[in-house]
Amino acid sequence: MTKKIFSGVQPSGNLHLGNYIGAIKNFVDLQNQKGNQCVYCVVDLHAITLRQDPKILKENIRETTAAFLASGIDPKKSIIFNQSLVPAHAEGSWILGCVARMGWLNRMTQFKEKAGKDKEKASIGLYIYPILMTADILLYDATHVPVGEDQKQHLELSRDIAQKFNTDFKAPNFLQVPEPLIQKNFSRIMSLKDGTKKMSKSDPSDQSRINLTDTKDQILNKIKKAKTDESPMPDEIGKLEKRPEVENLLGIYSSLNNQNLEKSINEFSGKNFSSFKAVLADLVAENISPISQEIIKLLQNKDYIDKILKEGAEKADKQASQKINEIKKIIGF
Ligand code: AQP
Repeated sequence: MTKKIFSGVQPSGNLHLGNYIGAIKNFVDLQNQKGNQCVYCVVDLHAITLRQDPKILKENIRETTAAFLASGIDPKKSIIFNQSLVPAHAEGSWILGCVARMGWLNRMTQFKEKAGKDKEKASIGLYIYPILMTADILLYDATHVPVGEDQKQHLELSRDIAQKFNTDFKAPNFLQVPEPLIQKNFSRIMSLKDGTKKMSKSDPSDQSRINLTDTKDQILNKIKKAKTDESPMPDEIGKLEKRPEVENLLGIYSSLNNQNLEKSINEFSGKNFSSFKAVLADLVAENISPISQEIIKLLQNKDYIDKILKEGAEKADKQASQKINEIKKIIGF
């Protein structure tokens, strides 16, 4: 079956191993499966839901694009573009915002986490972020959306909005109801300093994450210093309970090796943490260092990156503007 794939990454700096394992690695696998049509977006409209320095934002858009290319996303096979170049995203977001219900948005945990205690001061953009995400997906009739586990709730909202639109406007099956595609083995990568918090671009501590631009030495050093605990390496899955840091490190190992957690536990049971960390650090460096070197190389040619984005945006705009015109017709504009 042909899958229509859409997904995005925010150009908010510090792309990390969680973004790679939870999203980008999957983007590449999907692109390389026969018949799939993939659209991968640098979601700059999403990034401005939190304050961005304009000069740095521009560089981050290029860096995120370079990370896509360096990880293996091929502009000849997939559409790569940045969201703000295609006006239908903002238009679609407004229209779908009039279909979505406040009660649905109020349940979104990411807003609660990002807005923190002072939610009265959060931007309205941050609150309606999942509606823009819905427009992104529905404009391309995406059947499947590869995301990290943290985005599952937003995807469920997108499904509800698509279904409500189709029912309200008596347009059965007009908006495609998308399915999430979440990595099987381990899909939520946690901070290296606190296994209860997700690895995140905005964590003030650089030691909490492996950046896609880290050098081999930085990677080895960060894994060496990653938090663990006093108990020995577990010999069964039940022994990971209340040991989030150890579970996270074994999860990273499992994901990068495309194997389940049980297999990784069996490999290291009875061994000490330092030998496990040494193997893990080499594995992470083996996966990330070629990407980081390629990102550095690509960023030396900004014109090339801008050209990829512009050409991608032209292709994306063709699809998105056709869909938004159909939406406008249906709602009576
Ligand atoms: N820790 C993670 N583990 C697995 N997947 C993750 N993703 C993000 N963090 C993890 C996945 O990466 C994709 C792109 O994410 P995003 O850039 O849109 O923003 P985010 O989810 O808000 O990610 P961050 O890195 O945590 O950024 P900040 O710090 O700005 O909030 C998504 O598919 C996401 O699931």
